[in-house]
Amino acid sequence: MNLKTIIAFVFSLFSLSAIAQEIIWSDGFESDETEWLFYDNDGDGRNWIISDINPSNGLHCLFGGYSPTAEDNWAVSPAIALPNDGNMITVEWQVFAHTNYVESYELRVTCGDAEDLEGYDSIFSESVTGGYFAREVDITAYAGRTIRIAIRHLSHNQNFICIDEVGIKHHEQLPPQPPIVDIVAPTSAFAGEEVTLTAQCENAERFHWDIEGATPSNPEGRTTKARWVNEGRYRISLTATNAEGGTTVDRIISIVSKNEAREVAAVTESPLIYPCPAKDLVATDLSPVIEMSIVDASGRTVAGSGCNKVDISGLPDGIYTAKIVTSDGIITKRFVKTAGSR
Ligand SMILES: [Ca+2]
Ligand SMILES: [Ca+2]
Repeated sequence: MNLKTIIAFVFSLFSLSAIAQEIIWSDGFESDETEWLFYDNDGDGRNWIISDINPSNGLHCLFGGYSPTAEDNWAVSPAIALPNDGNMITVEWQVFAHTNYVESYELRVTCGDAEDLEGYDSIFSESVTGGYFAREVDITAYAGRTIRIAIRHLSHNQNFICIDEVGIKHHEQLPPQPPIVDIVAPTSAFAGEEVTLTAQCENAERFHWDIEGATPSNPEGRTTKARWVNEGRYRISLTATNAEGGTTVDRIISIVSKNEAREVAAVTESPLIYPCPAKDLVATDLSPVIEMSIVDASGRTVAGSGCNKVDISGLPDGIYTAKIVTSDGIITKRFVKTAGSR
């Protein structure tokens, strides 16, 4: 398995379901008294050291290098007890090599004596060049064991290599949850107008739409369409289900007559939207207002209220449309929101 395959394998496991990650052991080589053990297996008197040359984080890292001969130097971590609960465990680290040189190293794991260098399993090796890189490898095979991790420097270009931020991570698979669901739908529409309703949900297997006053075009779909013939306020109900249960959410849609809206538009020269530009609140003089909603440039309803003013303080600056529903119809009016206005 080459490096790309290993990393792809690790991340494909992450994406299966919700995962809580917990660091169960880590070392950034910042302590005055390191618990790592060092073995100069080639016997040339040169070995890994804790150095202030080029850490990825903090002031120190594990540093190996500048040797005229090929190295075989081992830095061995303290003993670390791994949990055994069926969840994935990984080891991660940062590695650096100079842009103009290639350095080689291996990661090895032992469940035995630190000094028995023959007793380690090789779990990862690479030749590295050109900066710092983050690495992560699955070591779930050692779950429930007490292990030591060895970083073995096999010098290649007789340059240097740095290792920092070595950690062991436990990836706890969270128990499955019933769906978390929301309905994306307009708050108002004309009688006879086709309206698109969409379920916003990531963990559902099935959907069911229950719509008052209209028949959904696709009652079991993630997206459905509906058309209301008569004016009024109607309940839209969506149930999303997975193996863990079902979640139902409701929305109310106001349906008004298009003819009446045209008449209102004709008699009302322009609905007064103030202030312009708006900052925290936008309001209208139209009265009485059943509902006022604010629609952004992409057509999404981003704010609303059941009266003649809407709080827009949380919205980014931009051009919005106020959609005002009165008993006489729907009026729309564009306005500008800027943080500098009052
Ligand atoms: Ca460090
Ligand atoms: Ca050596």
